[in-house]
Amino acid sequence: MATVDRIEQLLVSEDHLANAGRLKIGIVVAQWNSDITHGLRDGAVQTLVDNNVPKSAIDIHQVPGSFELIYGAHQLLQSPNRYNAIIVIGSVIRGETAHFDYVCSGVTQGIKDLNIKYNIPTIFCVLTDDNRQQSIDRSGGKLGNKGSEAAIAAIEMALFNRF
Ligand code: DLZ
Repeated sequence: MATVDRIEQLLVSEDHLANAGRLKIGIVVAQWNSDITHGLRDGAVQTLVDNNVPKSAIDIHQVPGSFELIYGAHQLLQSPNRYNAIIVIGSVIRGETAHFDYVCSGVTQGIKDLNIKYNIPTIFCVLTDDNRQQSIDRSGGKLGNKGSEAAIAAIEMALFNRF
């Protein structure tokens, strides 16, 4: 389903709208490729707010790079703030070495492990693109904003056990 369709679907769901007002969401943002990750972050926050999550209930934390998203999310999952969902945001762009593959593999496996271990969903919003233009297109450009999709996933998963 396309991003726009999913956003419209959630916006017309009264159940989600009614319950989203009680959610607390933690966001961890990587600073590497910050021109991209800040676009994703802004898209996520805007979509959460558009769907009734209070801005005061959205906490944003920064980490250096995508690899540190695992540690950042792990800290939030154990925090007394009782988040209903965590969103991790990063942008890995392929370079000339194998570093891209190691970072992508590490962060994907790490976030997968957190989803198995903890009873709070961690939503994966890490772009893994071949070039910067692909990242621009997906972080508020011509192909939408994957941060907005992550926000919808966070609301859906946070409310997963309530219906
Ligand atoms: C080192 C590195 C490289 C080469 N590329 C990226 C990238 O494209 N996106 C990203 O989020 N982080 C990158 N990093 C940094 C690593 O994620 C990590 O911060 C460092 O290896 C320190 O652990």
